[in-house]
Amino acid sequence: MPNSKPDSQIPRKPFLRALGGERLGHPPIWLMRQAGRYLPEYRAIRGKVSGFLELCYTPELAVEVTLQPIRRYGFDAAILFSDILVVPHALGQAVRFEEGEGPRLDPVRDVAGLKRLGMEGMHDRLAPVYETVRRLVRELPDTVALIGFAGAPWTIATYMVEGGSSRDFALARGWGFRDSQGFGRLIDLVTEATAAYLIRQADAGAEVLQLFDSWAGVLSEDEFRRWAIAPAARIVKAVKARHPDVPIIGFPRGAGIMYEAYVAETGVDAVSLDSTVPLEWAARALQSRVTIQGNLDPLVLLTGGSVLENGARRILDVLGKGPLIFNLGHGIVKETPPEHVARLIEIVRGRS
Ligand code: 1CP
Repeated sequence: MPNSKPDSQIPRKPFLRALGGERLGHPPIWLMRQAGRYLPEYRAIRGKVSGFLELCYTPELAVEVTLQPIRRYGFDAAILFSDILVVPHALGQAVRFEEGEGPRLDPVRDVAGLKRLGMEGMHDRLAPVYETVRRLVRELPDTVALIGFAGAPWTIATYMVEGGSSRDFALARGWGFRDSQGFGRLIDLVTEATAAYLIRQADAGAEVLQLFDSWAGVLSEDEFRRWAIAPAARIVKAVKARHPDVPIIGFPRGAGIMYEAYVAETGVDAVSLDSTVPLEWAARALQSRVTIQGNLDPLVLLTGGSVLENGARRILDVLGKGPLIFNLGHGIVKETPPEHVARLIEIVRGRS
């Protein structure tokens, strides 16, 4: 008789078990930016659309590129194909991706600029993303978990204020120092929008959510508490109120010892570590509280060979004693040979 097992006997997906705090025989694995330009099949699809946002907003194509790394490698989780900058776009800001130059936004630098943005119509603009999630739920193999995601408010605000990528984040940080109330209103808007966006992704079937704070590492302690920890805590609280069983992974990249306060104060279920975090410290200070995700250096994966073998094994040795999701410390580099990814999966799954 199919489906006669009570729910409690159906084996849960390894990725969800690790997030629930279990230590598995070998840790589940996925890689940040696992869909992307290092894969020839991604480049083929990317070549068919004129703009990157068009790819994010076309469910058929977004589903296809999400599934490409799952088919090729059998990762334990798929991450929705989209970008963190769909949120400012949905709030009414002009966002473009220029070939080889990264994102360009019409910058918002004061409260007057902020008044032109808002949440009305936001979910209509994001509807294709929710549709992509619904289709992925139907198409993914039943051992593979689906991750939804958003940028954290500080990281999103850097792009909104700077108008693109930045080296020093002087405009965003400067606004925070000069007029913390005004900048706080921008952070509040993005916080509220992000919580609503993540709730809709979970409504559509995302089983896990990740919050990417890629530029958290440039903040001083006071700024980190105000612009990284506090907004993440509000988002976790709002999402948990609607979806108490959807685990949330926080990624305050570059936070250093502030990872400890982030874990203690935001309520995340797991924390994604960048490659600078010392493994023994993470095992002691963080892994007793939450599941760890990470943290192989993307350049080690690019290098391959014994550098890759040793780097991966050290993470397995030190962090494999507790709940672990194997991942990189940041997104995969586009020059990475696809065979190195295949080899990494063999190492992590214990095949020599
Ligand atoms: O034309 C292309 O192919 C553009 C390359 C690309 C891709 C593949 C961009 C532009 N975004 C993405 C997809 C993407 N972005 C995903 C889903 C794919 C997956 O992980 O498999 C995710 C989760 C993101 C998240 C994202 N976008 C972050 C946070 C994670 C991180 O890497 O720090 C950030 C900061 C962005 C902004 C962004 N998107 C794209 C670019 C070139 C940038 C700027 C990066 C920078 O400022 O350095």
